[in-house]
Amino acid sequence: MTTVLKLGGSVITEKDVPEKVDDEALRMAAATLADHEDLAVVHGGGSFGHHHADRHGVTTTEGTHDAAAIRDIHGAMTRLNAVVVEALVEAGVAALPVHPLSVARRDAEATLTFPTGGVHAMLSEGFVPVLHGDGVVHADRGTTVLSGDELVVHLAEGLDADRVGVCSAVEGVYDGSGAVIDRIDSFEAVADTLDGSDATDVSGGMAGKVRALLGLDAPTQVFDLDGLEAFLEGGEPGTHIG
Ligand code: IP8
Repeated sequence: MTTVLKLGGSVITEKDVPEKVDDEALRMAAATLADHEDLAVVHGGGSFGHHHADRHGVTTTEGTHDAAAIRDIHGAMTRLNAVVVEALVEAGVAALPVHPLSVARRDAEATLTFPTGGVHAMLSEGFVPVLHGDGVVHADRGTTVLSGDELVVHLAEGLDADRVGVCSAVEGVYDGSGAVIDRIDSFEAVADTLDGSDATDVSGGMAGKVRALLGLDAPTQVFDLDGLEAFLEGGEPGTHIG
């Protein structure tokens, strides 16, 4: 029973303050993950990757051939990844880092190739792979941003995951009146009410998240940190996508 879990950057970092981890939220998330098996974790960029990507004008579609800019973005993400892995290890989780820039690529049509064999092998051996949004080498564009959400979708398909969870800063996807939508099965139905996130987010905020997740076969939930335990116990907190 493989689960792919995204820990949103806005959950584990203070998104408006460059490179600031939300230690308490990360500690809580890590403690909640302990004792759950067959789990692949992907974390977002929060105030680490997005801040640097924005500074260099790099997005999921706008690339750069400036290697120093790519090292800035990737370096920030690997710093955050090391902090996340450390927090998980302290909670007793057999976490191992996986850095997508080294193995992923996009072709000229922006189709992502990410070999999931290594992640699958880690899961089979009882480890918890911890991946992250990153830069990705992109044909003819240098390097663009690979969002954690896109990675979640790709991993879920590659691993044939049974469940997907996206732990975000909000308790689910809100409708126009601020109520949590129970279920979303098409982007058009919610397009008008999804207006992106407040802080710097080069991957498209909640709208980008919903759009990416709608392509999945596996049952997918969007919830906040308070819903994480319920999700890991098999419940359906927040919003069901798909
Ligand atoms: O926070 C973006 O990942 P996301 C990662 O999941 C970078 O969109 C490098 C900005």
